[in-house]
Amino acid sequence: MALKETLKQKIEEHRPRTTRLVKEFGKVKIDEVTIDQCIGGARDIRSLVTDISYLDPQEGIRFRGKTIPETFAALPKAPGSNYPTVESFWYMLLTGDVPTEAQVAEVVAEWKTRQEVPQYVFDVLRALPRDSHPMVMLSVAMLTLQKDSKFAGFYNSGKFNKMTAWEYVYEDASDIVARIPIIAAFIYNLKYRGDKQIAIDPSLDMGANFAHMIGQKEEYKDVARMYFILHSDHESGNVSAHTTHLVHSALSDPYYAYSAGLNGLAGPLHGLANQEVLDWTLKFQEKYCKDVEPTEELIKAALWDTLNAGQVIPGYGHAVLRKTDPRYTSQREFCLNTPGLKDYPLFKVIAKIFEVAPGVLTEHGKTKNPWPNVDAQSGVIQMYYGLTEYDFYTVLFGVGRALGCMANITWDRGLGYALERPKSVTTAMLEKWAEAG
Ligand code: CMX
Repeated sequence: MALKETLKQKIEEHRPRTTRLVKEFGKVKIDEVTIDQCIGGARDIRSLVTDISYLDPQEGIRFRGKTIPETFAALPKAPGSNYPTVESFWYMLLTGDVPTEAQVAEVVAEWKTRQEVPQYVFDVLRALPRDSHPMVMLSVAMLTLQKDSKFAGFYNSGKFNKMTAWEYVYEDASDIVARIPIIAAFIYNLKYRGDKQIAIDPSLDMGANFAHMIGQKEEYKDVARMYFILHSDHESGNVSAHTTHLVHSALSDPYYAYSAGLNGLAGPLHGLANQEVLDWTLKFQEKYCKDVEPTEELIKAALWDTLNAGQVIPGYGHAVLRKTDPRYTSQREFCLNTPGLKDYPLFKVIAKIFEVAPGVLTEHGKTKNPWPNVDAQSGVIQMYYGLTEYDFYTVLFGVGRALGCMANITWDRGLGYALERPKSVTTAMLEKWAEAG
């Protein structure tokens, strides 16, 4: 059965569960809200539902119930590779099932039919100031594509129907995940390679084709596959996923929604942290270890300099996680298993920071989680393969994050999730409740 048909069946089977929960158990309490949560970014409040992924504070992410190693082990592998294709992962995110080789081949073929990016997108990107941040370019590209949104077309057709609306989200979502790597490669070549563009290779899967389109070598194909899968989803409350969900809840189409999500991903406390990690580490390397190995003392001193200047250590801490991020571990293992990369001086610095930073952050005493997150490890791999323009790294994150955000809003529509509209209160109200205890 084709992916969309399988998804249709899954959504129809799932709907009665959601309906029953609301009708029969709608008033059952699952959480309560405190003043510090209200002021402190709604941390830990249970108020979103998703079955695409779940983040346990100790264990880290599970995609459709599978840990990262389980995910990589379960999915069919790309030809000649130890890593799965991004397309097979998309199938699993959407349906919860591990696809067969034949089902993966169908998705790969389907994406080929969707990946042609209209010329007007490239024209708009070329018209932007060349020193625009690449995340601005990616976000603008999403908005430029909006005029052909199939969901918006359906909404405006006069035949809008809540039961079938998800099918149009699926169409836009599939177009977005198929096209976003092509757009990202175009932005990369436009900004850093003098607009020397490389044509799509129709024989390649998504990750491999991205590597090809940015002029990368063979080994980078697995880096791209791994990177996009690892960055895809981190349950629903993070800024990019939540923003996409929120904007789509107003029935804004997937292009509006994901452009907004990307704008959130571009923040230094979220996706931009991987750029910041590289910036911090390269400056440290330049200042202290040009000709010497990084020592514990040097790293400690540099970390304290940053903390004493009132800045955060990029790549460390997390709003939910309380242990080392398994996405960090997975990329670290990739480094340790890749000859050349494990002896790469920058990797040695990153590895040494991992030994030192948790202790320093614990002594500093502020962060609830002194352990590294995904962003602490991702940039060094890109640098090793010659992708040195680190302001581009959040774009890579954005390509991967599209998978999770698009799978989520397809299901949001499938299950008819409501317009999101939490209630706000005033400071005076909080003070009154505080006094009343
Ligand atoms: N360095 C220094 N201080 C840190 C810190 C870090 N890495 N992480 C948290 N803190 C501080 C916070 O700034 C906060 O200080 P104040 O009380 O003065 O405001 C305090 O510790 C408590 O914060 P927390 O509850 O532990 O963390 P939050 O949920 O508020 O924030 C995060 C989470 C990720 C924004 C924060 O850890 C941080 O700024 N980390 C560095 C940036 C980063 O790596 N972001 C990427 C996250 C992953 C992603 O989304 O891509």
